[in-house]
Amino acid sequence: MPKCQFINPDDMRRKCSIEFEPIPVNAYSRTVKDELARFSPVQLLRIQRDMEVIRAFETSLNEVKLRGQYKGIEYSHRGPAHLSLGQEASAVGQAFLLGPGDHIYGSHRSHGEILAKGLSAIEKLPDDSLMDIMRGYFGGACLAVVEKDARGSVKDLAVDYLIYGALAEIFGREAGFNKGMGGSMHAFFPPFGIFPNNAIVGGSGDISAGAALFRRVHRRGGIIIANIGDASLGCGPVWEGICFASMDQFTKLWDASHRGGLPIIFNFVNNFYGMGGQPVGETMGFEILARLGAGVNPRQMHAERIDGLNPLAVVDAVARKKEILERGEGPVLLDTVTYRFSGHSPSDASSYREKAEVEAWQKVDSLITYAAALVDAGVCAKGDVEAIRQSAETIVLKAFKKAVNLEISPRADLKAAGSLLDRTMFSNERVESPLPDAIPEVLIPKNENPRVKQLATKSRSAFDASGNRLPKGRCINIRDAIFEAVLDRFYADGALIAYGEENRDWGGAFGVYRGLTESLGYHRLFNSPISEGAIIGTAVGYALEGGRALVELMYCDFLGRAGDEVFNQLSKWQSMSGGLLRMPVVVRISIGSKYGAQHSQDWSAMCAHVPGLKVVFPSTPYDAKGMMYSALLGTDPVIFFESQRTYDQPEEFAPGGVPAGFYEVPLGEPDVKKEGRDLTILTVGATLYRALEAAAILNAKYGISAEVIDARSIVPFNYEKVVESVKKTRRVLLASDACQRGSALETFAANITQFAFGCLDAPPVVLGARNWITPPDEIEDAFFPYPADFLDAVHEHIIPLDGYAPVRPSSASDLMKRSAEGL
Ligand SMILES: Cc1ncc(C[n+]2csc(CCOP(=O)(O)OP(=O)(O)O)c2C)c(N)n1
Ligand SMILES: [Mg+2]
Repeated sequence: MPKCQFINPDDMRRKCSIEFEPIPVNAYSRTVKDELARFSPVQLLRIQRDMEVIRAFETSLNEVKLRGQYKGIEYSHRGPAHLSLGQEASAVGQAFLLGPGDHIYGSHRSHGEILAKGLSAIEKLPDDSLMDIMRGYFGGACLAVVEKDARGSVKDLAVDYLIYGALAEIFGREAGFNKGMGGSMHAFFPPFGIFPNNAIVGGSGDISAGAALFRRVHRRGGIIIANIGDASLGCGPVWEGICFASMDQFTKLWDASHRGGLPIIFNFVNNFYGMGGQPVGETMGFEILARLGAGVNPRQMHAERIDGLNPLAVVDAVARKKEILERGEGPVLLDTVTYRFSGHSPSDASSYREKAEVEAWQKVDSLITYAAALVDAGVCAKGDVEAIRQSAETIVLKAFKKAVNLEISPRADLKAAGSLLDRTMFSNERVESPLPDAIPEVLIPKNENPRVKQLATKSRSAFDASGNRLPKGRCINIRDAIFEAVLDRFYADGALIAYGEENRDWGGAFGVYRGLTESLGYHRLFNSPISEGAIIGTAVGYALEGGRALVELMYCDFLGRAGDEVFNQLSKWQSMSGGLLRMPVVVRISIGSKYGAQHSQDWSAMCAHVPGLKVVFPSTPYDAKGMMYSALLGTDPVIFFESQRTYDQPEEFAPGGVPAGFYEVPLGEPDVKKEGRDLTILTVGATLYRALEAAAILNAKYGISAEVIDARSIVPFNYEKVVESVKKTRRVLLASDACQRGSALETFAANITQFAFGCLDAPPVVLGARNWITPPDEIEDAFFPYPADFLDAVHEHIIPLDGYAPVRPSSASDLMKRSAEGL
């Protein structure tokens, strides 16, 4: 396995030019008659059937949104309906040859893709598998509704099931595919290979690259298709996903058994519009979308434009691209031309386009042109097509009647304690490996790892046997402790992979991973592109497919680049799936220090604000190691904050120091680091050590005994110990390095007030960083809370300290004045 590429200056400086190959545009030219050599008449008719089902399904929704009724059945649908009327052939052609193990990820306009993929899977799955799926999925709740008036064969039943499950989901019913928690734009059904559809347009771009990564890492067959709208091609996640999937290392550095490009088609469903904007001629500059494959890699992503109005052209393209992916030459880009007849949503009056244009495309409507071609080729008679259409409408109407009926299809009761959302915000499971059969592939025995050997010579405590403090360099510190837990899990969990910027030979920007490279091949530990969005987004996709990922953002400030992936994707899919999915992803985020405004921000509160994320911030080696174990054994997304101030910190609190072996520190449990009587100080993160200094001064100079509690976690958070402490001390000061306004401390303070109001002698006081940008290191003591600020806060707001003169203005009126100025 090569370690890296040798960059030869002679090669890099040689004069030459880059040549591009022609990109095929609408090259398919076979007729239905020609295709009779490849496909049976039954198969060719099935394409028409599937398109008719989608047309009837979307028509029912269009009618309901526009007229409040479908075929005389009244219904008011409050949610969205982004319809794909006109786009049927592109969806059906794509799904036609895919197996259930090929997965599609899509966007807000995905009803057609869901139905096409589902109908294709039903065709391919044996009856007993279909029954097992329907019986097993959420305890058979959806099956129970459709089975009552089952018609004909198991496949007929499965078609009813698919249509009802999708419609019930769109109408927010508990028997829907995602218990009504996803709705129209997010509906999906994994057993048929239909994976999350994303209302954040382009959101599937990097998630699906992560799904393809899973296939490569675990040598699984099958392909991934990312369905993305043409107007979303400019989105960050799409580009980051494309670049991630095109990394050279897959073909140049990964070992032979894992080598090969990612098996993914980035399929652009090109209907020539965003909501109203036109990518061609207005919001983009590519002219022909397929062009954009050209510069991505020397293979130009095998890009081509295909006629998505001809289902057979799409079938043909997907078959050819699948072969390319199976040869390990992915990723692939398809520009699938189509057109939506309906508005962006039914309420859209199409003011941005001409009626004549819509009519011109309606003249080449696939349902008409393909049907005519079938008749022309002698596959069927005109009447057969009409019968197919009527049958599709009948099936949809039957499902529609059930889905709108509240007695047959009730909604989840979210008001009761222990409701569906109470149960699904977190899965809270403890799983050794999400892939119990995956062998943890390592390069050397653990005890031969050079860092393991080096750590064996270090003290596991900050103190020697006589209680004397040892030099820091001789002790296990936080970065060592995290390394130990991570390494251990790599030897135990074959599903686990880790990546991020400079994660391999560099050892992670702050050396936490130093030594991991020696134990792990590229497929388990690799450098990612500088693509914070894709780092998180691909981890989401990797986890959705069944893996467990440990990913890293170098500085908390870079979280902004991964905002959507952390706040909308990582956090939401467990509950949007109705509790079906698990999201075992641990995101290590280092909070910087000394590097000023864009490298030293503590955004722990921002993450804590987002439902669906566990947020922890250990500050001692013992806690960091034990909490990393817990995080890596869980099934929920964990944002694991680390402070660069404390990476060198040895263990001062745990008797016996940091255990060499396995132990868990539960997430959500604060820990008393120093007992006291008169004041509780609750800290988050590295502020702990400044709080302890302040506590020592308070004791020595003012006789105040402070109890110091390290929150360790922000979400979840068990208040019991804190409330118990406050009941004893009757006062509480809360401190962290996050800007005070809107911080987690404010939430803690409000809750403590509520939970222990009767016991308080003073209001809980919050001491955060100033509501400023972080100034450079040399002057940052004016920004972060230092011991003097603790004393100021105690003196001004909790207990006046005899003879104390505040270091800076922090009285109530000072704080009010600052607030009025937005500071
Ligand atoms: C990140 C994000 N930005 C904007 C929107 C609002 N929005 C919804 S659909 C849409 C147009 C998307 O166009 P395209 O990707 O071509 O898909 P199409 O609607 O044509 O299927 C926009 C701007 C969104 N949902 N997500
Ligand atoms: Mg579009």
